[in-house]
Amino acid sequence: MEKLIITACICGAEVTKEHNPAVPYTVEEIAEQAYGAYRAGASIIHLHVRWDDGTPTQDKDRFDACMKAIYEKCPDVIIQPSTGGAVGMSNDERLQPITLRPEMATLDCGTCNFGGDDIFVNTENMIIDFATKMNALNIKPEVEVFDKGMIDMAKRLAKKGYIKTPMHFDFVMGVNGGISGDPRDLVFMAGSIPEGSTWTVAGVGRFEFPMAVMGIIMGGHVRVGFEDNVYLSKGVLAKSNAELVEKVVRLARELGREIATPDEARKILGLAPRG
Ligand code: KMH
Ligand code: ZN
Repeated sequence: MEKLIITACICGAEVTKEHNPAVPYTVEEIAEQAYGAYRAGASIIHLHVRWDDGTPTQDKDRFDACMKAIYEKCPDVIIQPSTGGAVGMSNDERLQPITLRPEMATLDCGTCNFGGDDIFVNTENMIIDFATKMNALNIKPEVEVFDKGMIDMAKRLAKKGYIKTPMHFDFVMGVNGGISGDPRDLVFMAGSIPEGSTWTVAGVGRFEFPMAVMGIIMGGHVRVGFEDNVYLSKGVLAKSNAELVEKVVRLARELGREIATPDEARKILGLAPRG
């Protein structure tokens, strides 16, 4: 089986220090959490950034500062900025980090309820616009899907040439409004993507580690981190993102799956070597 790519989603836009005091806000905190996750075995950092008071932002300069601080500590890691940002942000706001020409960025492929009155909006035209702009900058999208219909949307847009193939998917499972995180759901999602695609699974909340184990044994890849879950186990807060990554590494080793380095992840995902 291919080596396992671990993505660490260290910060997110919704989770706060009230949920877990280790959630990073400042540039230094973000770089420290990324470094810990990288040392533990993460090859990709899925990146959201915050102002010092914790407010989520897609500000280009803030992303630039965080990315530079991360590269300083882990020069070979893959940084994957979010273009989802936070619920309610405008398209232009969300797209700012792609102007920094990261190797990858997320491409959210459908609109989704996000709990309460929140709606995470991604219309078809928005997806086409985001994908076109990412293509122009040679950025590999991580096709983020919260439900099966979003896979179908991505397939349609790939057929029309808007999303390059082979696609790399991220199944986000367990959002309050998206598909749940039952094993049956993951089998359904993984069985619905085109041949030759790669995928990672991000189980939200209590689904994080069950989905990680499924991803490991099914030959997919795994995302963990504070964006998705702040607990190491039931009722026990994780001290850091690194602790969550370490747990995945332990599970993978027990199950006989080796961990990919960033350069091995680049090969698996078809990214150019970082030079
Ligand atoms: N924060 C969510 C509204 C992404 O990173 O592309 C969207 C999100 C998806 O986290
Ligand atoms: Zn995200």
